Amino acid sequence: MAKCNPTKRSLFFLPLLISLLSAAAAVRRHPLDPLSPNELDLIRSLIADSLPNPSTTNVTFQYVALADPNKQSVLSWHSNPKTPPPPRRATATVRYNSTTHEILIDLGKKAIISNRVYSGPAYAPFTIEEQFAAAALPPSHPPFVAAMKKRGLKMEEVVCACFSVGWFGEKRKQKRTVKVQCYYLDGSVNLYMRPVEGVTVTVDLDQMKIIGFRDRYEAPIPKADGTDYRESMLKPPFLPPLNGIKMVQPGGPSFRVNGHSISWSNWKLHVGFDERAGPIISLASIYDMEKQKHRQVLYKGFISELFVPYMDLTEEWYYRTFFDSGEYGFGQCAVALEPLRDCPENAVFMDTHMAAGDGRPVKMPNTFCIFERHAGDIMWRHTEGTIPNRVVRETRPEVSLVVRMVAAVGNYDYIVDWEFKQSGSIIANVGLTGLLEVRASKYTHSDQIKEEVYGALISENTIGVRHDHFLIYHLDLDIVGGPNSFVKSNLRTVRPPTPDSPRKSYWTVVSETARTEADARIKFGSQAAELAVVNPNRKSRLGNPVGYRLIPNSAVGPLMSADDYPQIRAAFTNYNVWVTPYNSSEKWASGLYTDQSRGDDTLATWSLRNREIEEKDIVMWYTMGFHHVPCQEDFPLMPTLSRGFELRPTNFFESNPVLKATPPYPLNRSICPL
Ligand SMILES: *[C@@H]1O[C@H](CO)[C@@H](O)[C@H](O)[C@H]1NC(C)=O
Ligand SMILES: *[C@@H]1O[C@H](CO)[C@@H](O)[C@H](O)[C@H]1NC(C)=O
Ligand SMILES: *[C@@H]1O[C@H](CO)[C@@H](O)[C@H](O)[C@H]1NC(C)=O
Ligand SMILES: *[C@@H]1O[C@H](CO)[C@@H](O)[C@H](O)[C@H]1NC(C)=O
Ligand SMILES: [Cu+2]
Repeated sequence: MAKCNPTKRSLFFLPLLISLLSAAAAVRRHPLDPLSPNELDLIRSLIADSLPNPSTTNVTFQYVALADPNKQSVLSWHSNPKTPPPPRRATATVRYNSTTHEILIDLGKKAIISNRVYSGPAYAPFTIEEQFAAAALPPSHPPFVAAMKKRGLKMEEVVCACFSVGWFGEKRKQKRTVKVQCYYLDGSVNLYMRPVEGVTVTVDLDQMKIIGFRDRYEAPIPKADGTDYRESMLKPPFLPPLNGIKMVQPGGPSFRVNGHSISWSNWKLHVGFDERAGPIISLASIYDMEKQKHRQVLYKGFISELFVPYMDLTEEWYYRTFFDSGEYGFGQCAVALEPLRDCPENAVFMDTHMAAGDGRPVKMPNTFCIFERHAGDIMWRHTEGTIPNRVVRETRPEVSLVVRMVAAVGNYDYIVDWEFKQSGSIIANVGLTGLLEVRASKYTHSDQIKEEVYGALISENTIGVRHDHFLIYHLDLDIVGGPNSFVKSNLRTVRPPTPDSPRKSYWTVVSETARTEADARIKFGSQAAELAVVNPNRKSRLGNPVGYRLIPNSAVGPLMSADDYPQIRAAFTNYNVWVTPYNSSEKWASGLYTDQSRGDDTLATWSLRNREIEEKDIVMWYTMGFHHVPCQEDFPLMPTLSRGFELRPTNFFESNPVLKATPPYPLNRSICPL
């Protein structure tokens, strides 16, 4: 939530582009494939050529993406590849003349379809380049230099990062600005653990100049000692290494990757990429051995927004209420995955491309890794020992397919996994690691603290500030095609119907199908319920509607008051589950424009229409939250904290779909006896 770390990115150069294009010709183009480098080039040149004075107009590309092709056309193409694919279109949100333009481009016809000016109060995501440019300004600002001198800091060791400013009830449209906060390296690379507290610089991004400066107070800069996390810089003693662990697949992986399409065991899916969302899983279908065909499960799944509000009311902190997708571009913050460390030995990697601030294509190597996970888990088992001398033991190991991306949004690293199991389950998991955002403080011991410090002492002079992470997933399930309904099954405690039962209670299930959006807004924690998306027109042989259940593994909701400005902007966190009718323009739960948004274009406002959702093409939204109360183990870098949810088949198959799963080729046990 400060500035992406665009590590190891290089401009894509032409010879490579040409060889890749000819290689790509062999692969059938999927309508949901992300924009290619030559498409990005085309977009940039079409837009540049359309300007009245191309040479003197500075255009910045805030967000460039594949425009969603019409869903029906994609489905027709998918079910019959002889059907022509829908036209490929792109959407580019650009700024020139201090105005936001939303440009729609037909890539096939090489033409601009429309150029719409957005004049509302909010703004599109920052580019990486403008964040770097803004963060580089303070050292040339004399009051800032004086403030650093006053603190006895070496200017060349000061580094800065950009923070979005949020919205706090201002009625007039505000300038496009960021707050710049600075840190001190001097002997550490862990800048986030060494804030120069009390100094805030405000930068106008359009003019790219400093328009505000404040030096409110001084706090000791936390010591560099103990903040480093580089292997080469750590001093012994070390935890002794484990013995080598190898993932062996002598026959290679069991999945096939064709462009962005993946097939593995009974699954087929497509992995797209978007600057804002990161990975997009599409057209996930599973083979039903009984019916001998692939059946649709998920048309599209992605993280729509990631909201991280801090709970510190001081002047330097109150506005830190970040929207990592809508403000920073969660996909734009993807980092290259490191073989053997970020992903196991048997992983394959997938590169992506995105538009730089000037519109040119940038290659992002190793954005995704795809691998089979065999972590020693059990798919199913039973030991039958009831009959003496006739023990039956059957057990199957679990192997699953994982698609992974990591986004480093400033200080935080988010590990995004989509996992597919042969049993039909889809598991979405997020791991939080990286660095906390901390406030420098005079305190060195908890006993000294007698005031509200909005966090906990996690090292000397270092307050880990309390905050949340809320991730909202857009889950466009199409169970066996559509239309679908959302069924809420409440588990109720009831008294025995007859007084002669020795029992005083039992629980039962009361199911109701949500008719409108209001029926499907759910806060977890208050009531036990099973939630499922079903196809009411497709029944199992026993008459149960085929469906998929949502199995959340946490019940975290917002703690800010509903009238607090960040909460109004993030009102999509008010419920853990929402269901809306499919609408191609309702993708971003925080609104199309999020920076300085006012909460008038969020999932919560769309849902106020209370549309009908029964037997419709519906989208389920799931909000997963973390309330983060920092502790000393989070210093100087936090071990991964994971949370996720499962989408699990429910009467989708006629019986256990992995009864006849064949375990992986039986390699011999090569362990040496101890
Ligand atoms: C365009 O950007 C350049 C370099 O940042 C700057 O010198 C110039 O003034 C800008 N032009 C306009 C019209 O904003
Ligand atoms: C920028 O705005 C000015 C004044 O509003 C206008 O004259 C000029 O044509 C605009 N330039 C572009 C590229 O739209
Ligand atoms: C789709 O959603 C947008 C934004 O909420 C709305 O303006 C539009 O009317 C919706 N379209 C349909 C067909 O409901
Ligand atoms: C496993 O061991 C058996 C018996 O020792 C041997 O016949 C077989 O070839 C071995 N399989 C592999 C894959 O090494
Ligand atoms: Cu956190």
